[in-house]
Amino acid sequence: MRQGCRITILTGAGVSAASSIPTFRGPGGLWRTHRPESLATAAAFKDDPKLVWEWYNWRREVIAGAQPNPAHAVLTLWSRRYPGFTLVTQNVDGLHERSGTANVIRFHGSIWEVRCWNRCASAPPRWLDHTVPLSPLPPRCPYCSGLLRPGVVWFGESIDPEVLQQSLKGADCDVFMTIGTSSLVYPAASLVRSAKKQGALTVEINVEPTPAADVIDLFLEGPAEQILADIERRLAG
Ligand code: BV8
Ligand code: ZN
Repeated sequence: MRQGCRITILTGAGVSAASSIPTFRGPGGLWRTHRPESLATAAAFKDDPKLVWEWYNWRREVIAGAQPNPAHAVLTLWSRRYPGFTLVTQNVDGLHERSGTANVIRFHGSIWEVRCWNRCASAPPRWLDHTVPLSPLPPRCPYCSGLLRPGVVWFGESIDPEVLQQSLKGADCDVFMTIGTSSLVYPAASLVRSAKKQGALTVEINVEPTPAADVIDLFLEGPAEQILADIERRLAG
């Protein structure tokens, strides 16, 4: 991690766990009570837009009451210290941005953005809406009075090509850290593999090993908020 080192980070829900935002697959995770396919897909939305919006509205309320935690803070410090620092997040909560990290690559979009479900011509492709709680549900497009949808990437939907391209470029780095993700969702989980192939030192920070283990050079077991603070103490020491 010497000065000038090209660092790329991929984060998942584990980085927001210390901000009391539920993860998806861990104990108490969001997917414990619902099946992903029953909420985070276009088909689920088409079938019951109100139910899907009730879930996102509830998550927006939880996130609005949450604060970034030391894991976000250390990554913000590093984003300012290392030129060419790249942060790709699978999280849609906006906590990296709120903690001051610039140019966050939002691989799965943002829960704070909405889009017109009809993609009507007069509406912008997406826009920010921080209203909490949203009411009535489902929210309506102000341009065509059709349905609004959350500005996130659902299962079976493609990643924004520009975002994918920027993220793959970020995989060409000296150190790639995958932090707080179960490495189950693709194509996000392919980034660490691409980094390894290009000669990066790969580091995983997680409370348990993940399916990325076979391409990980250094596994740091423990909570990201503690381990990142510990690394920063050693770097600044
Ligand atoms: C795509 C929506 C091309 C936003 C999410 C069959 C049919 C169709 C598709 C597929 C298929 N098989 C595979 C696929 C591809 C599919 C996929 O990967 N499925 C998996 C589940 C098998 N992917 C897609 O569909 C993607 N698109 O492929 O497009 C395409 C197009 C058409 C047809 C086919 C392909 C789109 C993927 C995006 C899906 N959207 N969410 C939202 O509502 O949030 S994914 C969802 O999981 C979240 O967004 C989250 O970002 C993502 C990953 O979860 P994690 O962040 O890793 O969280 P998780 O809870 O799982 O893990 C937390 C980790 O933290 C754990 O490891 C835990 O140990 C650790 N932890 C906990 N506390 C701490 C900690 N670590 C450190 N410190 C702590 N304190
Ligand atoms: Zn519209």
